[in-house]
Amino acid sequence: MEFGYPRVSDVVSSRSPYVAKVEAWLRFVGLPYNRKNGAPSDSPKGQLPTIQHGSNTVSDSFFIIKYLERTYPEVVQQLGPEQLALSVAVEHLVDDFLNWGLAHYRWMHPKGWEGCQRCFLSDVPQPLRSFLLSHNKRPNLQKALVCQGLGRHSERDKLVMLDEALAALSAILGDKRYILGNQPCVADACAFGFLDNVLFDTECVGRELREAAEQYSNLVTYTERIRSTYFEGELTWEETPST
Ligand SMILES: N[C@@H](CCC(=O)N[C@@H](CS)C(=O)NCC(=O)O)C(=O)O
Repeated sequence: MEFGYPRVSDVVSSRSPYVAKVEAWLRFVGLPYNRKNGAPSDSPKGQLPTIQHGSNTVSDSFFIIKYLERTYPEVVQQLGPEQLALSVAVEHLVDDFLNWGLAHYRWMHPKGWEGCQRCFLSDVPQPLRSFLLSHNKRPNLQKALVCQGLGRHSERDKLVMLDEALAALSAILGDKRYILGNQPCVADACAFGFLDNVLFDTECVGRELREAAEQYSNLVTYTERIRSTYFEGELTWEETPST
C-alpha cells in the first residue's frame, strides 16, 4: 500500500494533520506501507491523503481508515458502543474543528505565514514560491475558513473557542495513556495529527495556539509518548527551536 504527502519536515510526522492521522493509525495497527510524495491535484478528491492499495485508490483520511478496516478486519478494535461513540466524537472535534484552528494559525497568522513561505513548496525558488502561495493556497484557505465559520471571529474569540476544545480533549484524555485506555484508536490518530503540528512545528504555526495547547500538560506528554512509541528516532523534536 502506498499513500502520500511530502514529508516536508522531519520535525513533525507530516505538516498535513490528516496525513499524520493516517500514518499514525497505520503504525498503531501495524499495517506496512510505503510513503510516496504526492500533490493534492493527483488525488481524486483534490486533497491528500490518498492511498493506492492494489488497483484501488482511496481518498480522505476517514474513508481510508474505513477501507483498511474492511480489508484487514483483524486490525479492527473491538469497542463497545460508548467507546466507539467517544472515538467518533473526538475524531470530529479534531478533524472538523481543531484542524481549522491549525489552518488559521499556520496560513493566516503572520508568524505561521512567514514560516509557510520558507517551508512549503521548498523546491520552488523564491520569489515564485511566495507568489504562488499568496495567490493560491492562502486566499483559498481564507475563503474556506470564512465558510467554516472560524474565519469570521476576532483573534480573541477564535482562541476562546479553540481553548474550550483543547480543554475538552484534555479532560477526555485525563490520566489515561490513550483516549480509550491502554490501546490507541482512530481518535488518538486524529489527536496526534493535530497536536504534533501544534506543539512541534514551531516554524510554521503561530505561538498562541501552541501556548494554548501547552497549558494542558497531559496533551503534551501524550503527544511525546506517541512520538517516542511510534515514530522513534524519526522526528528530531529535540532540535526544534524554542521560539
Ligand atoms: N477531510 C479530508 C481533509 C484532507 C485535507 O484537508 N487535506 C489538505 C492537506 S492538510 C489538502 O490536501 N488540501 C489541498 C486543498 O484543499 O486544495 C481528510 O480527512 O482527509
